[in-house]
Order: sequence, then structure tokens, then C-alpha cells
Amino acid sequence: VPRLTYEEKLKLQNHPISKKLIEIALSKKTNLIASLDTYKSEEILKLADQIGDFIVAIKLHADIITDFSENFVYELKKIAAIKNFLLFEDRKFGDIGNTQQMQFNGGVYKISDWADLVTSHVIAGEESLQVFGEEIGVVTIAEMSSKGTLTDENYKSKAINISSKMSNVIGCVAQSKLPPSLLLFTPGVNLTESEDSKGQQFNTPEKVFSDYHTDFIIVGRGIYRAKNPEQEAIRYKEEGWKAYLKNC
Ligand code: UP6
Repeated sequence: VPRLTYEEKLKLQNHPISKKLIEIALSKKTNLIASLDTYKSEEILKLADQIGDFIVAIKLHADIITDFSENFVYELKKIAAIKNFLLFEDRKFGDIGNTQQMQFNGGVYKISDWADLVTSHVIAGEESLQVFGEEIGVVTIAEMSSKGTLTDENYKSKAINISSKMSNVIGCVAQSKLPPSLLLFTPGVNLTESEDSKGQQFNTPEKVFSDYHTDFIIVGRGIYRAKNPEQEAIRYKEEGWKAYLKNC
């Protein structure tokens, strides 16, 4: 069975953030999310400027950044507005609702002030996801990319069931097919490496589009560690789009 096109998927979306993601994908012809997992805010801003034209979103781990500040957020949002991409905080919340709510709104990062999307585990059950409200796009972790992950078929199907029910959940991080109304985000994508030394497992864009019918590829080291990140972003953008078209 062929996958749905982005146009077909767009019709199934109710959340403004999932619509926006697909609209950006269609207008820029890219399904690439760059994961800029670097320590320095200046480096993230520089990379964002270099690769912003080729991506739908930048994924951050705010708690990696040593000099996180309001000014950094302000500058990044400016670039995101000019280059038309979204901000995705990969917080992977995994606690009771009350704690997640405080982690989402408070602390140093004030994620709810700036993120368009966040990731959350579903380990604490469906009510824990309600605390993110309706404005942000929640992406649940249904299945992880690493060796020996505990997200087996049973866990995954329960996580997907909850995700399908919740109006603020727009999709899942997973390494296999999802029901078509949910957006699939697939990390662990690299064109040259098949694994790292810490349990990560990589696939090619072609594989994740043909086998999983993914919607968005998430690329970290493949881009930010490259000698020429701009050139690699273009390469992943083109490979991802080619793989999407081929598997429609
Ligand atoms: N990530 C995974 N696998 C998952 C969930 N999230 O790799 O199952 C995240 C990592 C990292 C990025 O936290 O930010 O995606 C992958 O980066 P990489 O391409 O450098 O491995």
C-alpha cells in the first residue's frame, strides 16, 4: 500500500501546528528536521541561519545549551520567522502531569514561551499529556531508535492508542508505521553511519520512507557535525524529498 501524500495527510489534520508543518513541507519541498544538539547558542544560531531554508523545523535539547538565554530564544525565533520553520523542543517529558506542567512552563527554559512542538513520553498515562494545553503540538515517544529500547510492540500500541485520542498530540516518534492521521517523526537517520558507540541505530531516508512511511526525518550529527552543514542539509533535504515522492 502506498503512503498518503502530504496533501492527503493535511486534510486529516485538526491541529494548527500539524497543518503548519505540512504546509511548510509542501512549500519548501522538505521533510527534514535538523536536530542541533550543540552546546553553544551562538553555534545554533549560525547553523539555523545556514540551513533554515532547507528544513521544516529545528529540534533542540534546551538543556544541552550552556548559555541558554531569553536573547537566544529571541534571535532563534527571528530566524525561524524569516526562514519559515518551527521550533521543536525534544524535552521527552516523562513524569506525572503536575511535574510536567511545571517543567513545561517554568525553570530556566520556559519551554511553553517559545516551542511550537515538544516531545513527551506517555509512560505516566494519558492525563499527564493534558497539561501541555491545546496550543502546542505534542509529539509522543512511541518507539525509540536505540538498541535494546523497552518500547516493545505492546508499549508502542498503547502509546499510539493514547496519542490518537488526544487532541493536542499531532504525532509520534517511532520506527514503524502509524495510523495515517498521526504524523510520524523518525530520528536515527544518517546517510553514512549505521550506528554510534552508544546504542544509536541509523537508517537511510529511503529506508524510513519505504518501510515506515515516515513523514519527517530527524537528522542530528549527519548535519551539525558535518564539515559543511549547509551542504549536508541540502543533501538530506533532497534525499528525504526524493524518498517521499518515490514511496507515494
Ligand atoms: N532521538 C533519537 N532517537 C529516539 C528519540 N529521539 O535519536 O528514539 C533524538 C536524539 C537526538 C536526535 O535525542 O537529539 O534524535 C538524533 O541525533 P543523531 O542523528 O545525532 O543521532
